[in-house]
Amino acid sequence: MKSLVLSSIVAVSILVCGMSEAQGLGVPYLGIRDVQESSAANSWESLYNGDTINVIGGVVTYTGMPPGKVKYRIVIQDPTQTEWAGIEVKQIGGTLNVNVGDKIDLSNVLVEESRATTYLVYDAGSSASVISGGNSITPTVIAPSLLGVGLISANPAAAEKYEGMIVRVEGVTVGDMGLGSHADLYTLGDGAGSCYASDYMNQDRLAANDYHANTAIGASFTAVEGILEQYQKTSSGYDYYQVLTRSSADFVPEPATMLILLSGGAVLLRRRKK
Ligand SMILES: [Ca+2]
Ligand SMILES: [Ca+2]
Repeated sequence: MKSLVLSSIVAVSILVCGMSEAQGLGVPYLGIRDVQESSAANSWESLYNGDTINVIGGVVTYTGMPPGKVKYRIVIQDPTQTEWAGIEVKQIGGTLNVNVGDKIDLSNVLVEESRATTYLVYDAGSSASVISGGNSITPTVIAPSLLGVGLISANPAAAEKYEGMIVRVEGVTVGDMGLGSHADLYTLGDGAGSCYASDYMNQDRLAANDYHANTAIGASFTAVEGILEQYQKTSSGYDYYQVLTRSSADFVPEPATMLILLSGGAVLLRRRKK
């Protein structure tokens, strides 16, 4: 009889646990990768789309209002993962006060898929805790050809695992400007292939300009870094990936460019002396 009562209690406990999971009463603790990782079979959408979850261990890689824009942006990345590691946090009725480099845990955030981008929605019912500050993220080096160019060029099979992550393209030159839905895209090519980049989130861009002062046709860089974003508006004929520079520091100048700048400075000095 005793063992029967005990097994009944166990059975009831299992049932209750099972029910709370099924009804979403227990909010799971997940890493960013758990939220982002997907496949073509799931249309590259989060398996937690529509769920309210907790997300632990994201390092803030961007926070703030881009110059001249109206949408506050926050992006976080898990430093322990090399793929599916980044995600944007969308504030709706909640205020998330964090700094770049903060490692944070988020509670009660909604997973949302909107136009091929995965978001964590931070609202009045969400909360955050800062675990530590001063953390950095090592950019993931990718070939521009992995992203490609073209108004309908998105290839999620190649690029979706880097959505929201800091990526780096190396040995690149600006080939063209004034492209894309907002005419603010430019191409970065390394000779083997090209990708799109944009400075619209760059904190060091003048609000009146579409581009950072470094961006000009023919300008070459040792590397350009930024957050990878997919821009999809298929009704208007757009679906592409773009690298979003965050500040002047995301442009790594070529040694040759530095020399030209230095010699130019010397020429100026000589002229002033005359
Ligand atoms: Ca995407
Ligand atoms: Ca995604």
